[in-house]
Amino acid sequence: MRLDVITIFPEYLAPLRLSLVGRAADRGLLDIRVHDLRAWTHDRHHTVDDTPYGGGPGMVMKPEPWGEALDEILADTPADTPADPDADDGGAGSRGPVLVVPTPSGRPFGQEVAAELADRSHLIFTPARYEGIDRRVVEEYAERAEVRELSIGDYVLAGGEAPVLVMVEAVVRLLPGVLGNAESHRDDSFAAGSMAHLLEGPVYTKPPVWRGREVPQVLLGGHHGHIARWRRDHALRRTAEHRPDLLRAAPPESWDPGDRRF
Ligand code: 6GU
Repeated sequence: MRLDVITIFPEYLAPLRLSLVGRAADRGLLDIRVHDLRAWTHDRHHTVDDTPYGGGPGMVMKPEPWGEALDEILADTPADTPADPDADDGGAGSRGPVLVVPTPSGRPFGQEVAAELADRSHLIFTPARYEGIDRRVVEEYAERAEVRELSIGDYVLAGGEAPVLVMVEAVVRLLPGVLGNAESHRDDSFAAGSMAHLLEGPVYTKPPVWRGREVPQVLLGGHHGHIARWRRDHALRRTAEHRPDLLRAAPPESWDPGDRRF
């Protein structure tokens, strides 16, 4: 997967070199390119913002540097990967670059969107500062690429760089070969499947007693059926306490006959 990020704070994206994402890049599973938007300015002060038409507080990012940056990066998008006969895309194969525009006024970014993005071969992120980017940029590139305006939650951040770190990590851990064990995201909170509407319950490791606190006996017993039941009960209890909205939204087929109501 190719990832481009265009930002006025390239250093903010340094964590992409670390940990899971950095390791995936080192292993050749990812080609990450972070670009300084100011490289596409032409004035002495490398100006990227100006006052908003119509008045109001703050500044708006000028369209020209974004336009030049995106033209250059879109001209250099990798050739599409061959069509995957098992892909859920009618055999069309991968479908060109996706322009991801982080904004608090975007659609919600969640596990399902992460999985959709993980299925594509080229993502271009355009994190903005100030009051956002001149609207004409999204209009222009919506005609040439798939544009997704996405928000990571109902709060306002100073810029889109932290959301890019969040979205990239959520997407990259879904790529084949990135996690050690192919099973390791099957039971994730929010993953599709029987646990889709449940938060993950508590986990334990050695020692069996720590400061007088014991690991629940069932987890030490090796009875896989009992362990699965215990885990699901605790996931249900935790979801009822922290996210009752998820339980209310659960479709009937996601309920197990053994499920208790918490
Ligand atoms: Cl994507 N950007 C900003 N600036 N604030 C946010 C956000 C994005 N998502 C939630 N808050």
